[in-house]
Amino acid sequence: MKVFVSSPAGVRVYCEVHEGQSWTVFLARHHQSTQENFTRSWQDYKKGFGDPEGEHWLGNENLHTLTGGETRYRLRVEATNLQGEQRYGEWRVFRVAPEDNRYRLTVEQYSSSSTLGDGLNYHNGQSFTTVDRDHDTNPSINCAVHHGGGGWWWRWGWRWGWVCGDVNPTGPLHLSDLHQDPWEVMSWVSFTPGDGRWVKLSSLTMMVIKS
Ligand SMILES: [Ca+2]
Repeated sequence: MKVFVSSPAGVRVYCEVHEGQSWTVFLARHHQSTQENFTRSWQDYKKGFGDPEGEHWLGNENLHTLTGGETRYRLRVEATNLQGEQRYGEWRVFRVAPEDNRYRLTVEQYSSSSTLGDGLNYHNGQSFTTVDRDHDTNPSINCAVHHGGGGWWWRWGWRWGWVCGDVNPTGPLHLSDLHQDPWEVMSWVSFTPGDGRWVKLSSLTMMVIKS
């Protein structure tokens, strides 16, 4: 069930009701008549972009305001592969640091009952990177550019090949399984827990709720 609410700060957010609880969605990806452009600047990712009723990013400043205080937040991710199979994952700790700490990510305590693999552990503690603000761990490339243009908590390293992470939530949405390397489009490593392959996604929702 979809619900739209306005936060005390006047930000209109999309909430997903799951088992009677209202989760605040901060990333929504799905097929729509015109896909949202996720190749965006630091400022755009800071402020947020897109339509709360369609594909959107809530904004790093909003995410920090929401999760950066003393109240603990949990994360839920729902992902669908190109064959229409849906998986979900939950993490009991999710926090985004202030801008002067480059919106550093804390994502911990993956729930073992998840059906989606823990693609986020590798990104824990990483700073946010966009095409115009490079905070990844590779001095010679920009990981946002390397992975299709989207901003994320990119971190360079050996992950079944040299890449910048285990997930690509903000990559271009490709409904075809052809022609495109999966790490350059919206995808998730270990869609099935323990399986290290990149799996392209047809939809993805990331949302938070107070613990
Ligand atoms: Ca870099």
